[in-house]
Amino acid sequence: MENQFKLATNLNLVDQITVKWQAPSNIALVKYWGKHGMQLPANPSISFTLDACRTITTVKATKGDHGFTISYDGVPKPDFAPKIEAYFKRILDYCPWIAQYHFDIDTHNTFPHSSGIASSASSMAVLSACVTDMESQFTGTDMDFHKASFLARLGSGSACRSLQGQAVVWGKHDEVTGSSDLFGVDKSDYLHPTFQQYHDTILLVDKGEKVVSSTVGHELMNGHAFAKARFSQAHENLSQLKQALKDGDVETFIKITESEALTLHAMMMTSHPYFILMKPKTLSIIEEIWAFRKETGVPVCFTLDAGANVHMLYPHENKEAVDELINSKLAQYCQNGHYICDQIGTGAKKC
Ligand code: 2P0
Repeated sequence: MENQFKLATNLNLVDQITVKWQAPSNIALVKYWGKHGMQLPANPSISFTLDACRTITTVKATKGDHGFTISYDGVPKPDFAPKIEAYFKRILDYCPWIAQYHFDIDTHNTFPHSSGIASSASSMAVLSACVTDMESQFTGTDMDFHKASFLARLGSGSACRSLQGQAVVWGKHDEVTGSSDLFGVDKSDYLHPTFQQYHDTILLVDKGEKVVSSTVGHELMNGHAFAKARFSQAHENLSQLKQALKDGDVETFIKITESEALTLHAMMMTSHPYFILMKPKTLSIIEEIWAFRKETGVPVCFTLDAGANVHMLYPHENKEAVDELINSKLAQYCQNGHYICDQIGTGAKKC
């Protein structure tokens, strides 16, 4: 119930408070694609939390009329304002004290701007960590990561999977204890040692603006011809993936993860209006990965976000072999040869 996140405690408000947090991006294995109501997912999803791709944010709250400024590395960014304004409106019921503060927000991403890596997950997660941290100081209680995840979801759905844990499930699933449509839950305990040090190398195929935003993509699942089958498939895939993660079963992991990526894009290609976010180089990379896997037996696989970039997922012990593949064959498909070496991380941290 949403009400569990409404404040019942007295607050000890201060005139001014500054907090600084960092939160990572995440990569979904079973994808969230389709939503209803106030940012509620049409199906459960599971992600690996990333490490290197992070947003670092400082928030200074000063008692007074509600309002905010937003800057990136100290430079004002008015184009970020509408999303933050909408976020503050959505969280007001759960954090009414924000109405009494002016917020100065300064933010920084460790990954290049317009690299095609969505910053909404890490930026909404980190902002929510800051707000929740302030609230915990006002109430004199411990930081509530479920509330931070709940608030992050109101900013951007996938952001709720970037708070806590190496693997996070968001969305109610019968076989996932504690799972909820309202917030992400830490399922690091699903991870067999094989998966605890997984790598994600992100090949930057296209750094341009997406032709269709994720918000529009989600909406197009309403009335989609394959929606019902897709949503039930996600439940089944999560069941299977959960077992594979526990068993260290890399073969099943590959089968489900790649199928989920292609299904996500198949949903885009079969919606009305239809659209394609993959690029020819995305497909070339996928073919190279398949050929390499067949030839060498190295268990590297791919997944895709809502864009053209390719995330290569593989165990730590195969890093050298995959580096060699990237240098000899795959870097040439990347814009300016750029790719990002990331790996599984643990979530938001106070700086
Ligand atoms: C995911 N994606 O599970 C899926 C797979 C992209 C592909 O969630 O409208 O930015 O802010 O809730 O979370 C991207 O959509 O959308 C996304 P909103 P969000 O990661």
